[in-house]
Amino acid sequence: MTSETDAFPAGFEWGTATAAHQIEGGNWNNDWWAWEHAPDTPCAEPSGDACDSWQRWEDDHALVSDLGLGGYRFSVEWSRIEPEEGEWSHAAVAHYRRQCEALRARGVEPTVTFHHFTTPRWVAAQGGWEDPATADRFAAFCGRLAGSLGDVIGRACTINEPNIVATMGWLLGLFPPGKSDRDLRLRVNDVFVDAHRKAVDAIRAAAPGVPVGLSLSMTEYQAVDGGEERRARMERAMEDVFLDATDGDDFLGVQVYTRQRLGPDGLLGPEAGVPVLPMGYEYWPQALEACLRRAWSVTAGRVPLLVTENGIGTDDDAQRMAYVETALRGVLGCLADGVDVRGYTYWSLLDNFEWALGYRPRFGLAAVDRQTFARTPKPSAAWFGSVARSNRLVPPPSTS
Ligand code: GCO
Repeated sequence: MTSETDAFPAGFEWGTATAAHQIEGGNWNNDWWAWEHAPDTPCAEPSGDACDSWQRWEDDHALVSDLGLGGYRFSVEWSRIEPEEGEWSHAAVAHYRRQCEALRARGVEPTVTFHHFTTPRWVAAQGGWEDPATADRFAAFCGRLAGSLGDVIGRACTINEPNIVATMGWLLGLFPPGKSDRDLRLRVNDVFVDAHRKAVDAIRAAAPGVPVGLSLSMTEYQAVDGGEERRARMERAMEDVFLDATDGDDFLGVQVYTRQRLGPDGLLGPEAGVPVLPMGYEYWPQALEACLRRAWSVTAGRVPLLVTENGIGTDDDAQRMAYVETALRGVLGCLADGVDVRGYTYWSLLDNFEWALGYRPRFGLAAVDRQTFARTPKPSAAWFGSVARSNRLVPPPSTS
């Protein structure tokens, strides 16, 4: 499934991404900060200062525009904007507005994610995503914020990877609130679906014309030796319930990193001979093509696709470039077969706080000094910028 050409269509969008809690620093008023400091936390380390991007966002923007990228996806921190129920920080909204205006002044389109894993403490204290009322709390937040930022947002992403939040928080217990309850996880899925639908309506009412969608974590699930039924079950619970919820959206953000193999008894570990990354999963860049094709098929081509995250946590920058090259080759294959992929966003701009794994996995196009917060672009940044500027899959520099 590869294509002959290395040229992307005119207007194909190139970008990179971050998330508030992973880069801003000092995000203490949300469930993740509490989780990181819980006595029995599974987190390798607290997020702390992160990349100090609450202060240094102009440095981040300079990196994005210096690379010649046309898009930057970042998230706002709900707990900064609404620190307590009904309390609204105009200063925090102004901060994010300045970011959007500065990006546009650089010719970079801002994609704003309204919820990227973190939930305000006051929401979590009232049941968080187990409580159906949170869908309304979130939609009200989205509508009010969209009313303030609608004229400077290029694209609105309601919720980042609701499937991961639900699974990691209510099934695997590695994310807050650290529960393990199959039925509860499915109910949380439903609250997220309701929240997304209501947020779409609220954003459209407040900011007519701003494209809106959600971003979904997808994995290439492969059935091995009779694993078909388990694969179907996994795809339904992890992905299809959300793919079905995107009907009427302006885009579907597809976020892919690897594959998972399933046998009749469930997940199988990495296959012998396939490299395993610091994240603990296989080096499998082919997954992007497979997931784009499946998303396109399940949604019957109703919603344009955007790759809103794809990348690799590795200390080997040549491996990063090889991964992205293979992933992009797969995107070209999808485009050649009529899959409507509008753009590709590399995760991430910066080495940042990788949730429960802390700062160990390094996804960034730029390294960040943990004391001085100096940003240092890696060779992969220059290469990715050359791909974006030429809109062609130019080969990575030879590592010989
Ligand atoms: C996710 C999140 C990002 C991660 C990235 C690497 O997809 O889990 O959107 O916050 O950092 O995917 O794991």
